[in-house]
Amino acid sequence: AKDPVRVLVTGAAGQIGYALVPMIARGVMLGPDQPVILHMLDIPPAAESLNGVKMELVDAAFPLLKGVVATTDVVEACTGVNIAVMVGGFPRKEGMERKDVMSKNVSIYKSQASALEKHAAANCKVLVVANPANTNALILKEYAPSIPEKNISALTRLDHNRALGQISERLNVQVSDVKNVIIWGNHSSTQYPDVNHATVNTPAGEKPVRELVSDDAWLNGEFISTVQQRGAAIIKARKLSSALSAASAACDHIRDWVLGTPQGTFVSMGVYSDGSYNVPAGLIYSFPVTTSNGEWKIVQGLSIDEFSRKKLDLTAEELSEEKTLAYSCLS
Ligand code: NAX
Repeated sequence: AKDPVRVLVTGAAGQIGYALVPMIARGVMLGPDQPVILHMLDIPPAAESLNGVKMELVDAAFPLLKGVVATTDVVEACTGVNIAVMVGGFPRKEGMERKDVMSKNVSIYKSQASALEKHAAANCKVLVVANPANTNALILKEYAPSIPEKNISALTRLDHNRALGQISERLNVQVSDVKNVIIWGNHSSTQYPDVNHATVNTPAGEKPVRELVSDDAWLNGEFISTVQQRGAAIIKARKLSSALSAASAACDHIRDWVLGTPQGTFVSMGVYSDGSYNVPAGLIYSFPVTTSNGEWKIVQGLSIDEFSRKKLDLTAEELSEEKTLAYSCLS
């Protein structure tokens, strides 16, 4: 039998946490033969609720779940973890300035970065979900200098999956037959969902999405805005933000990172930019990546037309501004 993998979920008493921890305990994230030990962190006001989640995990009698650590102590939470999914953060409340929210999250990510750096297992992989996800990941990278930048990522897989879903609905095909959409940039409304390299598996072979959806106006307009605004649409409908889809995307992100992407398939991950596609180096930016042996690689050589170029640059500008704002909060 395999040794258990320790998976940290911060903000585990929250909405996404509640959807995510049972998925992890069922093997959705790391596979049906991989035992796990869950580490759950939240803040003291949520301690009782966190304990309730722990009770339910016990009650679910998950065969793969070999232990649960539920704590409000950051050091205890981070100790020995192999994977860290950072869902906890400070939400923007009505009337709050962007800078105030940023400064709260900067201080959270700064201290959790130090705890991870000192106490996590060697080669721990980190996924930041909490918003502003890309910039929180950048702060974490900054304050955990001994964690290699290749081990720090931000979640844009939900946006990626939303794009797959929209194409599948439009063409009335199985979502599993659609692949290679790309989310470029920030997990925000400036993200660019790009179908220029996406394909659909049909009985007649693999066909470009651009060929099957002949309506360019839809692909260049409504498709993009629907994906960009999907989070807001969920809030409007549910009066709560996306949770099950976010949890599922976090599992997809880690599963592909650890177990590898299928041949010929790429996925979107927020990763540290090396200047590929003329995206400024030093931002956490969502790129198309393939993964193998636990490492991601940015897909190179995709053609970028003028329409796309503008959109890649626009979302990079927003990330540069967020970076400046975040650094101005560090004192
Ligand atoms: P909730 O407010 O339900 O849960 C957040 C939890 O984090 C709470 O239990 C809170 O007590 C805890 N928390 C706050 N500060 C903490 C700290 N310093 N350490 C540990 N825990 C802390 O929010 P939820 O709906 O679960 O969303 C969580 C985060 O995910 C939010 O920042 C949200 O904006 C972000 N999202 C990111 C997405 C993405 O694709 N990257 C999509 C979904 C989601 O909107």
